[in-house]
Amino acid sequence: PDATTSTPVAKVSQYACQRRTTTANSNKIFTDAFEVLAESYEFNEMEGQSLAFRRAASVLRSLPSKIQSLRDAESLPFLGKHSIAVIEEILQCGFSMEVQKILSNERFKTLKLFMSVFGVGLKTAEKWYRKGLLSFTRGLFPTGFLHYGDISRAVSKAEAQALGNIIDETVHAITSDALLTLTGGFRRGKDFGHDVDFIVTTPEMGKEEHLLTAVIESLKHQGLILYCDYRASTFDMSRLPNHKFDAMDHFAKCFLILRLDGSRVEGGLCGAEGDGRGWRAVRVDLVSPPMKQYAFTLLGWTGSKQFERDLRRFAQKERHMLLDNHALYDKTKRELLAATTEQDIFAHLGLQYIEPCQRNA
Ligand code: TTP
Ligand code: MN
Ligand code: MN
Ligand code: MN
Repeated sequence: PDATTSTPVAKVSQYACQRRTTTANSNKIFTDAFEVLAESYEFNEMEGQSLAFRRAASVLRSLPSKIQSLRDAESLPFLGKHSIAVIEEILQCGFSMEVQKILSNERFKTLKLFMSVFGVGLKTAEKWYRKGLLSFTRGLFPTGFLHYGDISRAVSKAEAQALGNIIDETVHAITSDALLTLTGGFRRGKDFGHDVDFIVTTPEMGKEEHLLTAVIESLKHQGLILYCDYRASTFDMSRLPNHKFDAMDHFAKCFLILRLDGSRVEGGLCGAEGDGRGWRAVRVDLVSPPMKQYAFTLLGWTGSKQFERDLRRFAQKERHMLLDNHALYDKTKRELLAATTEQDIFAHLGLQYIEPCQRNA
């Protein structure tokens, strides 16, 4: 190669599923600012602007190095006037005035605090804020407020591992051929998470939901369940995939708060030693798809959310296909495309395979 010609800069795709994004974010100073703006727009129900900043943040997360000048940013997809102006301000003074203003805004701060409670979304947070509440009042809050301190604290990799061991023992005591897979942020290689996500299923068709309820029963008997929100399956094979990202999937699942004993965790519990309890509460999600849908569920639950959004957008816009956590449908051929692995799904979509640790879009 000729040393005098500069290496061509690879064009950054507008789709996160065509980018490789590890947890090493060289542009955190910009992406943190963009996420605040996205959230603020979300709180004001300006979904378009919110998504624009989430997309811009996702593009910056995929870059191998930090943006040094406006010229580095101008040709990138989804970086419009507003986000460029924010970058310019941060490059010049190290922070964005607009973001600082949002962060000190009372409504923003209060909604964020309320929404940090498990099970509380924008609607409930708004309702409380309109009632004049500015902070938590004892006795007013629902289930999520139980163990609030614990579950608002990050879960470590060692804690996720320990929970994996406990659930693995539980599942295999029920059926020896059960399959347990760690998914979500920890599968993407994150060091910390807000919860731990698992898929649990069995090759015996139609037995997966029974397996999940048996697992819950067993965890209860072991005294490990502090809270359980179980959702029965509403899965219907005859329905076409729903590419809309916010549509929930229809498999049997449960949102749990589990009790994790420090003695089970290598190196001990994360930051909770001070109160001398020796245990902490952790949020755990379990989902049980039929084995036939396993690959789609694994791809869907591994995330990140931005990666999932763009997989579906790519499938629809570029391939005329519908993808969700259950299936992939080819609208041209009018048929469902089967898959037993994530690789199969990427291949159906004509995409290069992206490793889970490269999906931190
Ligand atoms: P989360 O656990 O919310 O997010 P995360 O694991 O990426 O990050 P964190 O460390 O903060 O926990 O969701 C994981 C993935 O599961 C996400 O891509 C969305 C997906 N998901 C579904 O597809 N259907 C569902 O019903 C739920 C609850 C999640
Ligand atoms: Mn998670
Ligand atoms: Mn999350
Ligand atoms: Mn989760």
